[in-house]
Amino acid sequence: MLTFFSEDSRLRQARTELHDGALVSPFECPERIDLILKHIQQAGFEVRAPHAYGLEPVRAVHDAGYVSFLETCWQAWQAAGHQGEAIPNIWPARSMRGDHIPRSISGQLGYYALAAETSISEGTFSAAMGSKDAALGAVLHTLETSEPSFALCRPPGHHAAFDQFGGYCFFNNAAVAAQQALDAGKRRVAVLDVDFHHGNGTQQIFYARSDVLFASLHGDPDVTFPYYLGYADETGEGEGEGFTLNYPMALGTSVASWIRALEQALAAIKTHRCELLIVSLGVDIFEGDPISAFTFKSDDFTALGKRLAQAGLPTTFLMEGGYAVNEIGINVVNGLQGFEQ
Ligand code: Q9C
Ligand code: ZN
Repeated sequence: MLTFFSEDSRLRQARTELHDGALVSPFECPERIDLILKHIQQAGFEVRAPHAYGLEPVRAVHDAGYVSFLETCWQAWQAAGHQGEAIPNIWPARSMRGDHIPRSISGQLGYYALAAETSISEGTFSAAMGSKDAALGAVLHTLETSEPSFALCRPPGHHAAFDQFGGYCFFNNAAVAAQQALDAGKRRVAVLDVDFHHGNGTQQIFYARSDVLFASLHGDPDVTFPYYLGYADETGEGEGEGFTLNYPMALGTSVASWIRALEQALAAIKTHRCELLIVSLGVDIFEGDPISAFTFKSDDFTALGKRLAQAGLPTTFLMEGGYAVNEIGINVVNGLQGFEQ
């Protein structure tokens, strides 16, 4: 499957993630790319560097002030004399004002963050740019040819909301790609999110809209990240009522019951006459994932890809999570090859 990848994705080399009360080396690390590319090459897939599409397609789904914040955050953080990487430690929580953006970079970090694990470091913005360029290259290829494509996006995107970063995500690559497809003339796009974690950012961006059907299969947010979104009773609002579908599942859920939820999501994608399928492909549903709790084995990704192909839609896969680095390449390529069979 034709793969789009930007070398700029390597420019995020953060040293710190706040995990279990300690600063650790980030789970979302550049080595993930090497292992995925290794298996992509072994499979004989062509890898293409995407064009630089600039910020216009990003501003189509994200707040302009948020985009500027991401672009200048590292510089401002350093100018303020801070030694470590930029990590928020205060938020406009419910007891305070939520409508004011402070002048200080520390205040802005809390305003534009939805979680504290994700630091901003020197090359973070450039990597996020490369990541969304890969997504745009892939979706444009699928729009032009109807052939499937894969964007090796890094950093991932599905937790990034209209004006917030977190969960290792900065730009919502799936939202950028879906909006691009609509702007190119598609009437309705499906975003199917199979990452272990709920795609809160994608859901929020399209929550009141009927031109994007968002369906997410994920660990029950009552007991896992992102905790505050992704429950079954979130179904969209206004015009978008019925165009958000959430399938939260217990930790340890079997592949068989996961597939039953997938069948429901695919049935809805069919009923709603979606013209393009964007798959937020997180392989952190793998049994060996260090921060997740589903039970996929490597072979199950092949079956997943096969089932997705049966939807019969032009399809673009976008890389999301997956932190079992040793198996990440096999799992991704199994999914893509399953689709091609
Ligand atoms: N420190 C994606 O899979 N916290 N993001 C988990 C481990 C954040 C996952 C706890 C998980 C974010 C794209
Ligand atoms: Zn995830």
